[in-house]
Amino acid sequence: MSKRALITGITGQDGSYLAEHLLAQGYQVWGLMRGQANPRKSRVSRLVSELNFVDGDLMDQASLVSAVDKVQPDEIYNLGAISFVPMSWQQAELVTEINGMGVLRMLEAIRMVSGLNGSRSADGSQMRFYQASSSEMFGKVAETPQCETTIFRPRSPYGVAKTYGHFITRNYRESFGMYAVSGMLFNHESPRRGAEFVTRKISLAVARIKLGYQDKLSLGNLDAVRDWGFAGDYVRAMHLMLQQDEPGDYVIGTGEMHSVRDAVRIAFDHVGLNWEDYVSIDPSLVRPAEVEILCADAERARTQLGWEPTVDFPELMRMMVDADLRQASREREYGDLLLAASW
Ligand code: NDP
Ligand code: GDR
Repeated sequence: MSKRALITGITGQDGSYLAEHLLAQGYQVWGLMRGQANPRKSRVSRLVSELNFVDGDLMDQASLVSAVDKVQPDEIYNLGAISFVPMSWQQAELVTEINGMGVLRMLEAIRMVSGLNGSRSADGSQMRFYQASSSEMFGKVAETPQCETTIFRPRSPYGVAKTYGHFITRNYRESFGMYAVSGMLFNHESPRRGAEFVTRKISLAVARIKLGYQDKLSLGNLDAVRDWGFAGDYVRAMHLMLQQDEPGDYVIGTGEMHSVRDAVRIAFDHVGLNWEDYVSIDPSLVRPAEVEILCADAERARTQLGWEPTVDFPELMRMMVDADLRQASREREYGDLLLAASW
């Protein structure tokens, strides 16, 4: 019998890559779908065939119980969240509800459906739970690079909510013996990244400037430093974490640091343009409290999971620019509709 996986956040960047990866491993994959006519459903269905859908919302406990009961998954990947950090200053309560309390609701749904410790059969086999934790929890970093024991000093309501989700996952593991783990993932990108995130904002703008229908690119803090990797590599780590004999939390990242300025330079260089001719600073895009620098020490994942990234940062930026050049050419042909539905 093939294993069954339930993914929340199926319509997001990571959801689609994870679904593809699990289907290739022979899983039956279910995606939790919220809303009465979510326009992103047809997009992910086009991209990943063989998906099954079940209704539910991380804001609604009963819907999660019903989804887990219907799917009876072996593995649950909780990727659903409001993931754009600036939005968490605008709608802090909503972000806390979904990104923080939503994790508790998923853990409770598992307990309600399969018993206190997540066991559901006589042989004691358990539903395994993955929580999408984030390097944003490290915030104003206490040390560089950051590893599993680095203390958290989150700088945004998003980071604070993710920190709650991280600790409640660990607490349910320790309190109830649940197989529940957190992946502390650093920034990961791809051509499927939302257009509001900085790498995709840059790759889209570079493509449109190259093709002659955008003049400039406004950015915030060019000095921010991140450890950026490829999303396709990171979903492999999520799956590996749930295949271990013992549940545990892992940092996932490349260990390489680049600034936003580096990202801009690599992207413009790739199409033969000088970034300084096009980029301006918009102070309104600078965050109320910035995370200045992040860099992963993923040694534990390398040694215990055997996980390695395969795409370096310049390669990733060039991959995204190339994809957006194709995208922007189609946009020119068919109008704005395609740009909105960016993949
Ligand atoms: P996206 O923003 O691309 O996707 C977010 C997903 O969450 C969407 O499918 C969205 O679905 C869903 N969602 C939002 N609200 C709810 C809700 N109330 N109930 C159920 N689902 C909901 O994020 P990514 O794919 O990039 O990230 C996946 C996860 O990993 C997120 O939790 C993010 O915070 C975390 N993370 C991401 C990193 C990255 O660099 N990408 C790094 C570290 C952590 P809908 O279509 O309904 O809006
Ligand atoms: P981040 O990603 O906040 O790290 O969260 P984002 O790409 O939004 O920002 C990265 C850095 O770039 C700086 N920046 C800008 N960012 C955006 N979006 N737009 C700009 O114009 C701009 N100019 C400079 C930011 O200030 C920041 O320092 C991502 C999300 O996927 C989270 O869900 C996830 O948890 C973390 O990565 C790890």
